[in-house]
Formats: sequence, C-alpha cells, structure tokens
Amino acid sequence: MFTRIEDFALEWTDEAELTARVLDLLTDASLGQEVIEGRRTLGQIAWHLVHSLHYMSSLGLVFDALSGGEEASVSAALIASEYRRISNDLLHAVRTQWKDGTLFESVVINKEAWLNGSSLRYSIMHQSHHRGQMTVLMRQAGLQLPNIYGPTYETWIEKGITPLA
Ligand code: NI
Repeated sequence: MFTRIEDFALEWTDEAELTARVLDLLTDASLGQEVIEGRRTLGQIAWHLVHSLHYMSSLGLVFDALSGGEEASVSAALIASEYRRISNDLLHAVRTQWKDGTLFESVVINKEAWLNGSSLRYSIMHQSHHRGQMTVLMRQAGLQLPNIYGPTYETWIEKGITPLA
C-alpha cells in the first residue's frame, strides 16, 4: 500500500505514461482483436482500463471519470485521449483532496474494508494487468509496441542483439 501521496504521484505519473504510450498505438481496426473467439476484444479491454478508474470515485475522490456502461463502441483515438484526461484528473484529485493520513482510512467495498493506500496500489496493479493483456492482443493484431519494462523484439533487433524467446 501507499503511505505517502507523493509516492503514489510519482509512480502513477510513470505508469500512466506507459499506459498512454500503449493506447496511442491502438488503431480502430485492431480493436476487434479477440482473446479467443467470442470473448473480450482488445477494444473492450482498453475501454475497461479507462472506464475502471471510475472506481476511485467510490473512495470519495471527486474527479471527472466516465460513468455508465463499458459497452459503448468508441474509437482508438477517444480511448487514448480519455485515458490521458482521466488519469491526469485522478492524480490531481488525489493530490488536492487527500492527505497522507487519508491513505490509512478505509472504505468498505463489496463487504471488504480497503485502506485507501491499498486501493491506490490496486489501481496501478489492475491497470498493468490489463495493459499486459492488451500488448499480447496488439501483437496478434499486427501492431507495434513501445518498450514497457524492457525492450521489445524490435528494440533487440535494432541493437543487433538476438531477441529472447
Ligand atoms: Ni479489470
């Protein structure tokens, strides 16, 4: 869990930039790439990633998150631009509406008490989980990927190094 707002702010800023870089590479044609036939698509996962930040308003944060269902079909450009807007707003809300002490307060979600500092950690983990799902589907859809926590296949090649399996 986070115990200091600024620790979250630093990590969120880096993680949001990684996520935005991935979302920026989505194309409208790629959004229909399915996990397996009949299951979630790349577009649904990307939109869920953006939409799910709304969850933070149930912790008492006031910011301009998306509400309503996740099923609306949207363009790749809108997914990326809404992510940038909402992730910035969320960070601003945490910085201006919470203090370090707020991180030790708990909120009951689905009958379970969550410390706010743990919820912030969860939001980062949840995002990286779906970002990882997306990168596999993006490969399958033939898209390029940015470096995330390490080099991509193409980056290895550019450096003249044999890519790992
Ligand atoms: Ni999820």
